Amino acid sequence: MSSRPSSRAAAVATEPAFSDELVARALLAAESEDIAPLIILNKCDLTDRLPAARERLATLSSLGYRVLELSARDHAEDLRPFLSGKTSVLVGQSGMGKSTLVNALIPEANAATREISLALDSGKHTTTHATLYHLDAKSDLIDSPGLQEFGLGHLDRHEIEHAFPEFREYLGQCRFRDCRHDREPGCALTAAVTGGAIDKNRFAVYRRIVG
Ligand SMILES: Nc1nc2c(ncn2[C@@H]2O[C@H](COP(=O)(O)OP(=O)(O)OP(=O)(O)O)[C@@H](O)[C@H]2O)c(=O)[nH]1
Ligand SMILES: [Mg+2]
Ligand SMILES: [Zn+2]
Repeated sequence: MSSRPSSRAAAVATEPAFSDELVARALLAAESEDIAPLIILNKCDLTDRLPAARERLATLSSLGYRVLELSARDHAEDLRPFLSGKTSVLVGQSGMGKSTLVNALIPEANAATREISLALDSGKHTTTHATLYHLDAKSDLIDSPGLQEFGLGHLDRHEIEHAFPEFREYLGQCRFRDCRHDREPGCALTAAVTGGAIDKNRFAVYRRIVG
């Protein structure tokens, strides 16, 4: 096994539409494994779609997650510095352009790519298994199949709470030590949601994950 630091790039695109929850889950997984995440917003050449995609990522960028805007078609090189000296894995829904990015950075990769279905507003699950490509002597890049779900079953409730960076300052502040942040009185997290300090959509993602 390589002892190189790993990084995870969550790939989203201006089209097809991406799931906020899937992105959140990928970030939580990275966070819980101490993997530095990077959000790539691909297909920025589709300028009419760009403002809406940016807006959907605004909460995440305000939380400090780095968002790299690019176009795999003509600005893939912007990603290269982030991959240097690491093993990185590209994760994201089908059709976001992960394999296109790989081909742009490593022309001999020859990864299959396919146009998205406009009718379904989704990709066609072109990549079927993960493949590791050598970017240079000290950097590798893994292309992976489009995600439909991102399970976090390996994480317990405590780990999930801590993987939300904006929750951390409130953890341990609830009236009950074993608070589930649901309907308990004196819950510091739900109070922060009500007060607007924690984004209610992010909290809803948390609730869905811990069920
Ligand atoms: N306009 C535009 N289209 C892009 C860009 N990057 C990729 N595409 C197109 O998006 C479609 C899907 O790209 P893929 O690279 O196959 O997507 P993927 O994320 O690997 O999809 P799966 O393997 O199914 O997970 C292809 O038609 C690409 O040409 C981009 O920067 N701009
Ligand atoms: Mg692919
Ligand atoms: Zn609580």
